[in-house]
Amino acid sequence: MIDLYYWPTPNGWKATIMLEECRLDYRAIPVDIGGGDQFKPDFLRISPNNRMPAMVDDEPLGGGAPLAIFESGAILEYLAEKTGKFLPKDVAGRYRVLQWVHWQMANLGPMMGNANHFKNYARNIVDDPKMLAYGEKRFVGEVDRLSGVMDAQLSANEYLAGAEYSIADIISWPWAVLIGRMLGEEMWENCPHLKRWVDQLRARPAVDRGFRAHREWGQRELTEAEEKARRELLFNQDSGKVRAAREEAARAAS
Ligand SMILES: N[C@@H](CCC(=O)N[C@@H](CS)C(=O)NCC(=O)O)C(=O)O
Repeated sequence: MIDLYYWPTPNGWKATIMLEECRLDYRAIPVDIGGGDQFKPDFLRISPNNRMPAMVDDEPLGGGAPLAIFESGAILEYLAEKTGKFLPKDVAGRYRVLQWVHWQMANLGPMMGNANHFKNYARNIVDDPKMLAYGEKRFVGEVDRLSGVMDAQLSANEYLAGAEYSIADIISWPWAVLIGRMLGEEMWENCPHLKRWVDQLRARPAVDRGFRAHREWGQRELTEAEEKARRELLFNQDSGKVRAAREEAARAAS
């Protein structure tokens, strides 16, 4: 059985979609990132970067002790290797896919996360309008650029890494489907190939199941005080917070 440490967000959906596509049995364990579960000692042992998703496979590929993995890119690569699905075995095909997996991990995900921060959260934290405007311009601009990169790639290929559906698509779709919300829905007119691919994947039953997995966990209305505490927790993390979590984990272990 696979335990998936999960919260319904784009990075979480990458893992649920992959598990659904591979038809693997899994148990989703909630990591309420607004409530601080990502700093709990048991979770940090699996995911030292205090981020979800993370997973533990108690019947790992190659046998042996349960295998814990954090970072969605590594999780998808492992599941592809374990099932023999969505990652070609030949060297050229494999790297055609992996370069887009790394592209997503280093570009689309972080830029959309930062753009979302400046567009929707930063105004509650800083009041310097110049800083807000620059942050938004920089990161929303990058998301716009990246939408062009995907559109160009998909104008010549059915899927991101070529003719076959792969983990490059699975890892990129959960962020790409939200691009319209960030840039304005009219952006799709400039990106018809990206739109075609987003809709094509949305129609896959496994994508639908993964995208909707435990949606209800993230839907509770927060009070103003809870919302403030959530912002404080998510947007105020430094090495002191990591050290405190490590000390708590050491105390819990002793
Ligand atoms: N590069 C990581 C990013 C994971 C990530 O940022 N997860 C967010 C939720 S979407 C999280 O756990 N945030 C907790 C926090 O900010 O403390 C991955 O792809 O797995």
